[in-house]
Amino acid sequence: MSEYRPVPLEWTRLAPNEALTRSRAFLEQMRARRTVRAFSREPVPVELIRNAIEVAGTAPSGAHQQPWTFVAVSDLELKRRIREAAEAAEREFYDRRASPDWLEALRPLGTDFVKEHITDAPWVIAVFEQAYGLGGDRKRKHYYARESVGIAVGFLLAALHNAGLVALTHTPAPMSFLRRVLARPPNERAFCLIPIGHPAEGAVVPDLRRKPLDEIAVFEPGAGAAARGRL
Ligand code: IYR
Repeated sequence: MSEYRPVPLEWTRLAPNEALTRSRAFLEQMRARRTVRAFSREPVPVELIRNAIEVAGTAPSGAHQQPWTFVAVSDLELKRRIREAAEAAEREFYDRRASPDWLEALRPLGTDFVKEHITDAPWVIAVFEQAYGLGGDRKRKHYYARESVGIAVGFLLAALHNAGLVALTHTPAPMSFLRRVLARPPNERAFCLIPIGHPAEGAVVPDLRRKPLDEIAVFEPGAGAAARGRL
């Protein structure tokens, strides 16, 4: 068991103006992110992928267990194997397993079982969640593994976008083939598959709108009710 041995926090205070400027610029930048399903085959330097994965690895995690593995693939033969298995699973999903409600929810996205993005994109990252650690001579349960990996994937997508790349957060269902095809150990469970690259010439995206702030956030809950004497 490791002990608690804290070190001084390294932190730089931003001038208020600087904080506002950066906050606005980051918001604008993130607003421009779109999930892309049509990729050009143009290669992407490995360092962009490595750096984005390192950013993902800075995510907070339950008990700091960092329960993630990012498997980056550019080899076309391996991407073909992943695509083949993904399409087999997806064909089954679209033809049989998906409920009518689910298919209806997906209609505006224009998706189907054909996953050419897996072989067109120069890189795919398969993200695995480690349900438990294998270090030492016994299994160590990982706490909040799913949540932690979800946060790390958020960091990863933001980092890729920041590097001028586009990505697709793809969840083939079921994803169990990824452990097999990528020869991952039994403590790892596939979390998602992220094709990454540049958009195909003339790529299109669904005409989506994001919920505005007042639909996703509540500030000062109860303040109004308290003022009206209800609390
Ligand atoms: N896994 C399928 C279906 C799918 C499910 C959701 I939820 C999406 O947001 C998009 C697609 C597929 O990848 O096509």
